[in-house]
Formats: sequence, structure tokens, C-alpha cells
Amino acid sequence: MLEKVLIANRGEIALRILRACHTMGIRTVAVHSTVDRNLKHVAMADESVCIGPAPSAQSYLNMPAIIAAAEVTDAQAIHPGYGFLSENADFAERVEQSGFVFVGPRADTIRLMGDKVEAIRAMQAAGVPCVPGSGGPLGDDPEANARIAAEIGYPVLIKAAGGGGGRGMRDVRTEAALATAIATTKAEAKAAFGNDMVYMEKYLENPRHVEIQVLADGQGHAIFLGERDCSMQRRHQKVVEEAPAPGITPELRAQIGKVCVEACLRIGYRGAGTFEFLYQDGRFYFIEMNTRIQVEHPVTELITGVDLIREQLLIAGGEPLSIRQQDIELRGHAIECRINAEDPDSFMPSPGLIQHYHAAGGPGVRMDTHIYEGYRVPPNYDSMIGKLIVHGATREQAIARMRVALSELVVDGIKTNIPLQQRILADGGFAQGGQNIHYLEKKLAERREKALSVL
Ligand code: MV4
Repeated sequence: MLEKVLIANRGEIALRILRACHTMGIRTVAVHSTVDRNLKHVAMADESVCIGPAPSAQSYLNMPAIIAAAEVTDAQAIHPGYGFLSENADFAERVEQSGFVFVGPRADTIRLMGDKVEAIRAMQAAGVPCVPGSGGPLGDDPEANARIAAEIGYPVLIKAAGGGGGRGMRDVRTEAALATAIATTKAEAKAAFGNDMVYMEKYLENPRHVEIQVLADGQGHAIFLGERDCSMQRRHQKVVEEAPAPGITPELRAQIGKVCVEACLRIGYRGAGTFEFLYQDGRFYFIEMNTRIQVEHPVTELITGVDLIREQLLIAGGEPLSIRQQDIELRGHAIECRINAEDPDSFMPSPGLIQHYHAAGGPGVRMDTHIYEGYRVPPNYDSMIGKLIVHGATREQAIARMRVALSELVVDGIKTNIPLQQRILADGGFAQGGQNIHYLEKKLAERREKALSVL
């Protein structure tokens, strides 16, 4: 059992990890940048260490500073949260080489999943259904590449092996456009990731983003905890997430879940993880695996009753998984709205002083946030300031609860996307459920057209 954990993150997830630790009797160390002295979890932590100035490159991404903070406070483990160093294999390796436990998978697993070509290869070998594709990196021969594309069938997508999360992709609709698209994607990938390796997939035109949550102990036990639908997104930023995904039958869920569990056992996966799939025409296609806890983990917690951060900490402490697959029963429906400090129309960040804050409440309502009245949202980091999450017996009840919760929630002094979330929750297409990854952006484009047509 871990006794002291250093939380290498900030904001709501740092507070979420601190709460899990304290609930388990684990002492906490907060690390923070100079502008983050007033974070709620810093006040609540047993100890805190300032690790550098505001820019994350000098603080939350500063590996020696974080490891030194663990040394001086005699922490046993480091929880990276999401973002920042959470999927940095070199960090995980340095943490373990310095004698600390990294709360996450082994460094080599993170490295494997960071290389999208290798990740797909490993998953394909483990029996996970993947998008029809090149099955490896593209070479320099234009004719060979044209043959691969013809085999897959246009449209195809060129993706950077070092990319992921939507960075470094280009769709190609004709053979005439292929060679240039490959060259441009390679050049961009080289500049962005220092790796010009690219691969090719069939471009799925109207998929949903459905992801499977797993837990594995690295000791021969793995389970899946249902799926989440994260299709409501804008520019690869998720806006609303829900669980379960509308329209996924228990049979299909059990089938894809079993495949993911077997893949975890095959690769000796340890910790919490997410298999990202595109879901189109009733089929799942693996695209990437996330080796961290995700922002949207609460919707899974609400429908399964499992505290995922607690499970991460138990696994990191060397405990075998105590939950068996037959213990996992999905109950009701959960929805998460991300609350961002941004203009609801232009999406421009809106940092500043929170003058009034009233949380939403009532049955099935959860707010994961670090904000409080008098807190100043710094301009240096991601604009997400919290997550409003609701649970209901049915999707309809969850939507009704979210509508009321959004109407109750007050965050004054800065602009927030609460009005956008209210429009989404009032939308007929959203109420219907099962919209694809392009739905929100199409709706936003229509709204802009209408606003412009009114002189
Ligand atoms: C795709 C795709 C269509 N076909 N792959 C974007 C993020 C990265 N994780 C993978 N992405 C996509 N891969 C094939 N073969 C469409 C996307 C995609 C997307 C995926 C999930 C959520 C939102 C998205 C938005 C645009 C494109």
C-alpha cells in the first residue's frame, strides 16, 4: 500500500487525485508553478513544493524538478494525471529509475502506444479490430504507395506515427493528390514530433468516437468497464462525453470488451487504460490506446460505481485487481459537460478572476472542479476549469438533470462555455443520441452562417 504520493499535475485532476489519496489514508505532495500557489489542492495537500515558473515547460513538464520534489518530500509514488507528462515514456522511466513508483503503465508500454504504427501492429496481433490500412510505415516509392491506397480504397488518411489526438493527419481523395499529401504530412510530422514516419488508413467519413475503459494489474488480471461516447467534439477537443454509448448492445459491448481485456493480458498492461475506437456501421475500428486516466473518466465511475483513481493507486501499490468482470454491472446513464474558461461563441480563452461561483447540486449531480470564489484562472494553461457530471436511471433522465444543473451553475467574472453546453443539451440531435464526430462542428458552422446572414 502506498503511503505518500506526489501529484504531478494541477487543476481539477490534481484535486481529484488528492481526494482519492486522502480517502485511502495516503499522504499527498502537491507540486505547482509560481502562478498556481492558490490552487485548491495545494492548500489541501500535506506538503507542497513550487517547481518552477508559470510556463509548463519549466514547471509541470520539468522532469528533474518533479523528481527532486519527490526526493525532498520522501514521496513513494508519482501520479501524473492527464496531459503534461502522463504519457511521456522517458518520464515514467526516469521516475522508476529514481526509485519511485510511476502511477501508470510500464515505460515500455507507454513507448509502444506512443508509436501509433507499433501500437496498431501490437493490437492487430492481439486480435483487436483495426482500420484497414498500410499495416506499417509508408516508404518513399510513390507507385508502391499508390498501390497501397488503391488496395485500401479512397478516401484514405495519412497519419503521423508520432502523432495522435488529431495531430498530423491528412485525408486524400484521389491518387493525383497522394504523393503531395504524404510529403506534406511527413514534413509536418518531422517538424512537430521529430519523426517523419507516416502510415495510411481507410478514411472513415462519419464515425463515432467510442472508447473502452480498462483496468489491469500487470499480474494476469484485467477487466473492462464499459464504453464512453466522446463524439461531441470541436477541433479534437471533447465537449460532452457520455456512458454508455447510445445504441451499443450488451452483446457488442461484451464482445469488444473481451477483445480489449485479452489484448491487455497479451501485452502485460498495467493500470488504467483506454482503447480508442472509431465506430461506424455497427463495427469497431481501433485507432489508438491512451495509457493514462482520462478527463472523462467520471462518466464511467458513475455507471459502474468504481473509483478509477483509487484503482490506479491500488494497482501502483502492487495490489492484485480485486474487482472481477462479473462484478461490473452498468447502471443508468452518465453525461459530462466540460466547463471551459472561454468565449462560448469565439472559443477564445477567458482567464481572470472568478467573482461568483455557485455549484450545481441535487441527486446524481457531481462537479469536479478546483475553482472557488476569488480564484484567478491563470492564462498559462488549458482553459478547462471543471467538469459537470450527472447520472440518471436513463439517458433522458441524465439529460434532464444536466439541463437543470447547467441552469444552476454560476461562474461569474470570466466568460465560460456554459451557454454553449446549454445549447447542446437543448439540441434535438443530441437528444436523439448517437451523432458522429462531425455533428457539433456542423451545428456550429450553421449557427455562424445564420449569425452572419443577419445584418
Ligand atoms: C480517423 C478518422 C477517420 N478515419 N482515422 C482524430 C484523432 C485521432 N485520435 C484519430 N482521429 C481520426 N482518425 C480514420 N481512419 C477520423 C478521426 C477524427 C476524429 C476521431 C475521433 C474524435 C474526433 C475526430 C475528429 C476528426 C477526425
